[in-house]
Amino acid sequence: QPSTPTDIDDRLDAAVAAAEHGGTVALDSFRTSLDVETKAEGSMDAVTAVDRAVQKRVFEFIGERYPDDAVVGEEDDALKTVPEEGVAWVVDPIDGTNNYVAGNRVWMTSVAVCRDGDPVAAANYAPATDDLYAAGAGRTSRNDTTAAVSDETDLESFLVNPIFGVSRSDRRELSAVVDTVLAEFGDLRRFGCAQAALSGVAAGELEATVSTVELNDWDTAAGVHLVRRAGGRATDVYGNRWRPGSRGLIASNGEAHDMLVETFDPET
Ligand code: 2AM
Ligand code: CA
Ligand code: CA
Ligand code: CA
Repeated sequence: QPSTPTDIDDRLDAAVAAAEHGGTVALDSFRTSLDVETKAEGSMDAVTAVDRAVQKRVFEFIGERYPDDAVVGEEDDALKTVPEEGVAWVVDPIDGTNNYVAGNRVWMTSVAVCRDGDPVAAANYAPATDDLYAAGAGRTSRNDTTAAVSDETDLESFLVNPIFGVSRSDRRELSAVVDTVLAEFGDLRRFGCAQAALSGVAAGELEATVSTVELNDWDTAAGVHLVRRAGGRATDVYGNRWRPGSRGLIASNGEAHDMLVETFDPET
């Protein structure tokens, strides 16, 4: 059980190494011809052999160092939810597979460490731009510098990045969020990579991310920790502190967070 800051930093170093290692494996096949499958007939939810190979390598890397820790991951038959107790690693081998497949640069290998369900260390590595976002018990870093959320307070200047999948129902909800963002906020970004959106909030590249649908913990856990350690806030759509399994996600620089929640709360 990592409980002291040293234990967490030890896991952080391994999370960074795992994300960099996995990301480098994926980079080897970036912009090559790939066999793309979809997870359901006719859907846009793509997966490649690279997604699976990267997760396998990252799991091996973690297993060699921390054989007693649980591992959660998107691909194959890995554990899909973060256990309430103990240490769990949460891995998205490629977040932004549709970008990866299309040759767009916005995709990340994401590794988070949770203790008793709370993220305590996180590493998001974007191999195509060689950007690393990391946070343990201390501050968030982007590459060699400390990262902090933006100090923008004016909602009309906020850049907001919605995080949604590509199913019909996700698109309907996204459409409503897009209308609201364009009507009430500064401008819209849609990266197609949840962890890049969250990393961006942590580093002050944008002000907020919003999702009103159920995301998986590998889409969110690392980024939530980065945002918190960078001085921002992360809640569910109702404004409750985000936890694995939470419904929806609103992460922001913390300025006007309650206003954001009020704007996107599905019950109001
Ligand atoms: P993925 O690339 O790992 O699948 C935009 O699609 C973002 O939402 C990506 O971060 C993507 O992660 C994530 N996402 C979550 N649910 C999704 C779904 N059902 N289909 C596609 N992407 C999904
Ligand atoms: Ca996927
Ligand atoms: Ca993902
Ligand atoms: Ca993925």
